[in-house]
Amino acid sequence: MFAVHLMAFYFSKLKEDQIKKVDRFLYHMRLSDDTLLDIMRRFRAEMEKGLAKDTNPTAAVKMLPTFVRAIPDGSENGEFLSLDLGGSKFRVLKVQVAEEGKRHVQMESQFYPTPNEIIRGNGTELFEYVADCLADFMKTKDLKHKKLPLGLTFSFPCRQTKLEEGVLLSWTKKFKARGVQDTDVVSRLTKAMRRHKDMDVDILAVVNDTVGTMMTCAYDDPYCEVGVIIGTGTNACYMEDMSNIDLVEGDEGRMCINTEWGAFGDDGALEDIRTEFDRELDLGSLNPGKQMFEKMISGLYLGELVRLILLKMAKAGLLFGGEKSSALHTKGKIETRHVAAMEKYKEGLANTREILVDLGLEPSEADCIAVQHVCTIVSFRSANLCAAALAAILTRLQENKKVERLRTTVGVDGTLYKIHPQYPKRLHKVVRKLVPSCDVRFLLSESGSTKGAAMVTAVASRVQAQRKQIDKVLALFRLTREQLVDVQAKMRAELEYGLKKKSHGLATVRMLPTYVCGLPDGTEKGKFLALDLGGTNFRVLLVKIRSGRRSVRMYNKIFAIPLGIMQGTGEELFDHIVQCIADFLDYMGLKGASLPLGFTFSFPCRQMSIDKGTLIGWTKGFKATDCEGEDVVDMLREAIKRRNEFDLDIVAVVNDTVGTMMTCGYEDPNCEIGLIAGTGSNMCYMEDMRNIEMVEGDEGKMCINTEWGGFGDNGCIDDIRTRYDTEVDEGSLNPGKQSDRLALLQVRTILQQLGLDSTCEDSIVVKEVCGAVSRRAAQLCGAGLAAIVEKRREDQGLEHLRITVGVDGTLYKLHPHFSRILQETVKELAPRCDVTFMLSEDGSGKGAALITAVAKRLQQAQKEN
Ligand code: 0WK
Ligand code: 0WK
Ligand code: BGC
Repeated sequence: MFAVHLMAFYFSKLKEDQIKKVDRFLYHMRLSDDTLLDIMRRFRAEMEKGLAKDTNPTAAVKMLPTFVRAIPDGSENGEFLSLDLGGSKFRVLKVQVAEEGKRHVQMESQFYPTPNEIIRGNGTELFEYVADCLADFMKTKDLKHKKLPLGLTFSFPCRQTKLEEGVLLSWTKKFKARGVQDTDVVSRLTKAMRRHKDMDVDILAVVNDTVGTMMTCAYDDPYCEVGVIIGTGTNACYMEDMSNIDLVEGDEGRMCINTEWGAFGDDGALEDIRTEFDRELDLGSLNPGKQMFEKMISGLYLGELVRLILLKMAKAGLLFGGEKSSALHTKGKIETRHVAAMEKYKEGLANTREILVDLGLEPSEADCIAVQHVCTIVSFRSANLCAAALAAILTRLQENKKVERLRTTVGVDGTLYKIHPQYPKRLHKVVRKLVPSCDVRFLLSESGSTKGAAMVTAVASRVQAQRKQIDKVLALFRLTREQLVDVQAKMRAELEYGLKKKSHGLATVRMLPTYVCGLPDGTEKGKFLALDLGGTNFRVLLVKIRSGRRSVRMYNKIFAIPLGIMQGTGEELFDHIVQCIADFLDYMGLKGASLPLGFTFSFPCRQMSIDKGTLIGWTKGFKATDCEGEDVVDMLREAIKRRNEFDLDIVAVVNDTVGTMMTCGYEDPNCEIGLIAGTGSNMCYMEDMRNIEMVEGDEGKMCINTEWGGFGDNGCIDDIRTRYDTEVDEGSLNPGKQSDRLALLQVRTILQQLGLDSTCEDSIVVKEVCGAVSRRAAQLCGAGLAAIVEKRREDQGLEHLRITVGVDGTLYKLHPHFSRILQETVKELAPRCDVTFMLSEDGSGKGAALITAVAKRLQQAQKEN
């Protein structure tokens, strides 16, 4: 018994000494917690650099967008081919995702060798070899007759602008085929596959193995948003917020970023922790100066690092009594599987002896202990470095989500992680130490990254199918130049048609005389009340005009028009309007005032004079009874009488387009057109009296309210109307009327038709649909306007017309692109007209007051004559 204890003491002392000896020799390889935290910070800085547009080109860690925008949601299904190239093994697979709706994946696979002459030979031959293996697999599995989508897992740094394209930035690990760098590996492989005439395969996606691994694990655990490979090479990916990815358009949702952390330190950022062994290994590698981080971590290099250390220690007489074998001098003689074997808990030491003997050495017990510890230090450093970079990614996710505690899952794969007995435990432990506020689950990918690649392909084919459907629908909203020119011509014809006495009554573009015959000339003065009804808001205004240009002061109050009033009785509506006037006069301390009033009434009214307006038909959600066919000025007067509280002189009723033109005309005398693009849409313009056959007289001009909303009610633009327009029309309050309404209702209807519920992808589609609908709206508006300005140019016999359009309406004001597209369309279709668009800051109420002032001035002048 004493002997056993003596032996045990002797052995532990021996062990201790050897460990100390190795610790001293490899002092630089032992990284303290502070150093790891520092590396974590450095890696975070590298991530920011890679994500930012201006620093990405010089960034070592490239942070490559993968165009994988979502993890599997269980709706993926179908049969796919999958290739897994770049890891230690090359595999071809057939993947069946979700049969009969069951969330289940079935895989059949075949490994194929990757001989050096192929992976370090000519690039074209490499892809032809891959295509041949695929062909062989399909033959074996009797798939040649099938058209199948393929997902390619290609485990090298590739720049992507879309899912089905990957431009190789540089080879890593054991690969170095010529002529592939900077080329798209998808088109290279597609070209090679085309040699097999009986093969009909489309590559729908190319993914990095980290991405495939994340997707594979996310299929089982929706928390998985990080993928890590610790194998021949090493790398990680994670789901980043689109708003942080400068290199890709759009801010909505997330996208998976392939960090390519293997290159961390390629710009010298890790020189302080790299050792002489790292430098020696790098010089002897296939890609010196590249993949510095990877060369301190991954399986392809770990064994070699150990060999270089053992060789140096032997040369220093610290091992094997200074003996060296030719095997110990031979590069690659010690592999990661050896390191893993030597670190096995129980049989580690025995394995070490066996391996050293196989290397032609005669190791002592002490040597074995020392060598085993060398392995531990090297693999521990690997796990520590991995943990530091992974911790940096986790803190980033935590910040993106703005959460106190992050709950997440990391999908992992790779031989080193799988076969090394201590590696997973060490990695998990250090990660949890570095990021204590993260609850991290590590999920080993059982079925490799190809299952994930098939998921990405399934999503890609689903998105592709949807894309086709969406394109088909949105194509209906894309108007060609020819179609716009046609709309312009048809609008022009309708304008002319509406001005003709004999056809005026039948015209769908009603061309309503407004009895506004002149723009204000600056002599207007006085206090006026104005009402502004028909847009988004009902406003009551007090407008003070002082003679001499641009001196107008306005006070206004916005009142709501409840739906019940909008669609109640006419009496209720006008009583409500008068109630608002009373509240306003009260609010302004003008109780019992007697003021001239201008009434902006934004609905089609037939006028026989400036102060008469018969409502032709309600639009825009209004449907009050007993109004259509009635004079709205009379109805207002009766309501004021009913209230019997104040006396107002309703001098003018004007359409909001006319009010808008006047408001802008007060600033710019060139403004002879008023345009509304808001809840509804309409346009008015100053027409030569000689062209207005419905009104006596040929001198001067009069403003015509076109009511172009009715354009197409006679079916003249049915060729561009879509079934969505019809559906909206049928669902509207006035079916068959106002067919080219610019409402966004179509967007919602289309979405329902497409059966989309709101995912990130959907929001992108939503945006696209909105874009298509509003673009068409702006173009149609532009075509209509081009028709009017061209008419004005021709009417005046001008080579070139300069004119201003006064504009108002929430759509024009708020929509990000509407005004630009409208202006571009007018420029395109009416190149001989120089059109200035002037946004009406004060609304049409001011215009109505100015018209009232002009009418009062003219009345005054008539009285004096
Ligand atoms: C298995 C995955 C493959 C990946 C490999 C990495 O299916 O995509 O490249 O793991 O590990 P390695 O084989 O390099 O050890
Ligand atoms: C503001 C004008 C008003 C007009 C409205 C149209 O003052 O007369 O009806 O613009 O825009 P909407 O409010 O319908 O978007
Ligand atoms: C490649 C990565 C790959 C990793 C793991 C690295 O050498 O650059 O793209 O993900 O190895 O296979």
